[in-house]
Amino acid sequence: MPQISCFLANHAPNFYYFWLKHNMNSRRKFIKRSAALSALVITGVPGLGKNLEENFTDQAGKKPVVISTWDHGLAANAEAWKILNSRGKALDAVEKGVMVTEDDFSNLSVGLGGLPDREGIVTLDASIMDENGRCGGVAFLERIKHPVSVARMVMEKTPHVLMVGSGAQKFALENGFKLEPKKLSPAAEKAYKEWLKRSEYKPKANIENHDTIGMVAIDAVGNLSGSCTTSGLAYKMRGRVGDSPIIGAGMYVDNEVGAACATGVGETVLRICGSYLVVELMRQGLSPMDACKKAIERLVVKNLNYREVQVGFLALNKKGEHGAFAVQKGFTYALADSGGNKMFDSDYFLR
Ligand code: SD4
Repeated sequence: MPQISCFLANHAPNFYYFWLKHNMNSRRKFIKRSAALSALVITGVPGLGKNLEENFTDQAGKKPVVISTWDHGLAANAEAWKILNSRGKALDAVEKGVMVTEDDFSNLSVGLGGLPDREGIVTLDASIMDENGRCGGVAFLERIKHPVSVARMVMEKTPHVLMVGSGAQKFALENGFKLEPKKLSPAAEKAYKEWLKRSEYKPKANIENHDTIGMVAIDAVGNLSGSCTTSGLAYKMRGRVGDSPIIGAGMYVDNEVGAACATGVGETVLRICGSYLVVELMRQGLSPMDACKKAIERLVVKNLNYREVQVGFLALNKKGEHGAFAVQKGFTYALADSGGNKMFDSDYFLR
């Protein structure tokens, strides 16, 4: 007898919990079924599934949606939107979107047209992450046009998360990527020659003109993904790697909560695991905007040089709501949803 009462005392709460959960699930299913049934009555049978989904996304007004950093985000979003709008996956959207920026040889901050390191060599960093928590990154990669696609291949074809330097390049070449010529774009070459005259390294807010593209998206079925790609800080030391290829720093996705990405001086973002922090703050209930703001406030506390740097965070939550916040004035981002593809100015800390 004592064993039985002890058993009941220990397990009754569990039985009650399972009973409650089962009942709630049945209740939810019942409500869902009733809603679907009323929709069926209202919309009629032909094309029912389509109507229901469109109604759902229109009501939320937020799915699908894609946001990305800086002015070059507009062109990248346009490509991503084609995929999202035809019910494609967020993962494909964030890869194809930032590839537009990587392709633009006149861009001084992303892809092979970017400004080089101190030795005159362009080295690229990128990362990608999907709704299942799968992720991949490449760092210190030379002469490959689409580092984000190599990052995706690291994610999909290897047991690893991050590959760097000559190993990452070898992996890319073995998987069909082409070795591009070792030359700077005309604009990068001119800027580098100018820089060589003084060889001074002082990263400055926005003046760096060296702006990563980070992109986060939610697709029509509510899955989140993110990507980030950059040639890194201009005239960095050879071998320097920033936040962009580091999962949780330059970009992070948790499909239960939201996604975030970062731009700016990567060292300051690395110190606070910036994108992971933004997602965790959203998990605690903060809006994407408040999460970005809180993360910037943390960054400011943890980086004594915050007045001299620019950093911006972008975030998207599971509902498709977005937010942005930066250290300084001047951070812009692009947002595309069913209402169009537009630029916005981010709010900022230093007023
Ligand atoms: C880096 N975060 O390598 C990148 C650079 C950047 O705006 O975002 N610039 O530190």
